[in-house]
Amino acid sequence: MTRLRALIFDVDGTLAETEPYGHRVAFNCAFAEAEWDWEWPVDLYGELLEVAGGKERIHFYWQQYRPDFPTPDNVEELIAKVHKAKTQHYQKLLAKGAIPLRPGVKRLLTEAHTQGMRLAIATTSALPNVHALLQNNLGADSLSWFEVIAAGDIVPAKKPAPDIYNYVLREMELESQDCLAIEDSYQGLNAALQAGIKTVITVNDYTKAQDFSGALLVLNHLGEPDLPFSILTGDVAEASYLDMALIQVMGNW
Ligand code: XBP
Ligand code: MG
Repeated sequence: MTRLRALIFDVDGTLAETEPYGHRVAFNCAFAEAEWDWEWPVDLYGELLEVAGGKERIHFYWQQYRPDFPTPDNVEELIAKVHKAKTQHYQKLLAKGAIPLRPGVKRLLTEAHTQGMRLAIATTSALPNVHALLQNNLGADSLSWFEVIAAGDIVPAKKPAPDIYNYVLREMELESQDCLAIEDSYQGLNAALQAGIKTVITVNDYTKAQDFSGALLVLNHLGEPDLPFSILTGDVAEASYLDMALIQVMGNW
């Protein structure tokens, strides 16, 4: 018999609106610091999100949008250096409190943790970014809520490949049917579904037009008692926010 044993959260776009106000801004700071004449506006960044991973995104932009930009022999080393600077800028933004959690995230995490539900993270973003987001928004102790934080280059193939989810399942010794993933993008949904994990989507401005076929539920956010969610796909009867009881019903656990 299957039973819900773990919630696995994506980070960027799911826990917080990190992409437009965090990662994008940090990339631009790092480009300016490196004296590159690159600037990623909000709309273009939405297109670049097609490529998961910061280093991979820089590489893609360089090849596709700026083939004119001088390419040195040590290009990968240079990208890694600029990406490292970007990570530092991103952490400074988090420390300033520039990126709050999305509605319902703290409530659901707290409820799940209090119930003893096993928790994990599966993200494309670099590990220090995940630590900083959690610690700045949920307190220093919050890292210990998560049994596994699978992040960044820990697997070679990033989302939409299922590798990061398979890694979490292996580390936690769990079967896919006993877990729920919470994601915001079709790349994330595909990664989770390919690993056999049921998925709830909370969309954002960058992802709201994407195809979420196969998701258990598609919402505008997780909702709060005083801030009901809107349902894009799925049937939740009278519910107005996602809590552990609704997750059990939706997943047929
Ligand atoms: C989000 C991403 C990341 C961030 C940048 O993935 O694609 O690449 O944009 O992070 P997810 P890094 O939603 O799966 O977390 O620069 O640290 O790679
Ligand atoms: Mg995401």
